[in-house]
Amino acid sequence: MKFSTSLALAAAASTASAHTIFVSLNGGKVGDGVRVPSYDGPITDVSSNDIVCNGGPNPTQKTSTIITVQAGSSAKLTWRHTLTSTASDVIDASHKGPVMAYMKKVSNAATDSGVGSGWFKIAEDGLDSSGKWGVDRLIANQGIQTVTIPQCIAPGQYLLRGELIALHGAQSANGAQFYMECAQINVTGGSASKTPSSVSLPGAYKASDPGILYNLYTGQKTYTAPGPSVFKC
Ligand SMILES: *[C@@H]1O[C@H](CO)[C@@H](O)[C@H](O)[C@H]1NC(C)=O
Ligand SMILES: [Cu+2]
Repeated sequence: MKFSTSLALAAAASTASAHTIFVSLNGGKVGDGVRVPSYDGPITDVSSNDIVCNGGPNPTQKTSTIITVQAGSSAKLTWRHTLTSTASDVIDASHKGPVMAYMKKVSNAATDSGVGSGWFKIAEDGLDSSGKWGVDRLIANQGIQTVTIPQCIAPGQYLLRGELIALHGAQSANGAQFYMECAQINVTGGSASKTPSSVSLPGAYKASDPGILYNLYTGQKTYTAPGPSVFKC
C-alpha cells in the first residue's frame, strides 16, 4: 500500500514537471544559436515580456552564434523535455496543444530582445479532424518541428521563435502553459518580394483568447490558435 502510494506520487510529480524546451536548430548543439533557459517551466502571463523569448522565472543563456538559414528551406526545431533529454523524452503526452513558429526581422539577432512589433507567424499545427494535436505529432516525430522559412522575405537577421502551448490546464484562466525559445538566424537568398504584416509580442495574445482559455476535455472538434494567421508568400 505504502509502495503503490509513493509510485503514484512519483508519477504525478513527473507529469507535473514534464515540460519542454526548443533546444536546438537544424541539428546544432543545444543552446548554440538558440537562447535556452536554465529551467523547462512554462510562461503563463501572456502580457509579460517573458512570452517573447522566455526569461523571467527561466533565465535564458546568451549565445553569440547566428545560424545561417536559406530562405525557402525547411528549418528543423528540436524540442526536448530538458536540455539533456533524448528523442524519446520530448514532452509529457498530457500537454496537448498547438505547435507554432514566428519570425521577426532584427538588426542584430544575437542581442535583440524581440520585445515589441514585427512578429509574423510562419507555422501553425493545431488540432486535426482525427483529434490529433500538434503536440501529438511532435512527440511522434521525436521532437522535430519542421517549418518553412518563407522564400519571399528579405534576407538578413531574424529571431525565429518556436512556440508550443500546452492546454491541459487551459480551462482555467491563466492555465495555458506557453513554451517558447528564440533562435538567432541569418536568412540568405530571400527575394524580398513581400513584407509580412506583423503583430507585437507581448500584445498579440489575450488571456481570454479562445485558443488560450480552452477546455481540452469536452470533446471540442475545432481549435483556433491564438495570434495572426500564417504568413504565405
Ligand atoms: C548573413 O548573410 C549575408 C549573406 O551571406 C552575409 O553577408 C552576412 O555577413 C551574414 N551575417 C551574419 C551575421 O551571419
Ligand atoms: Cu508542463
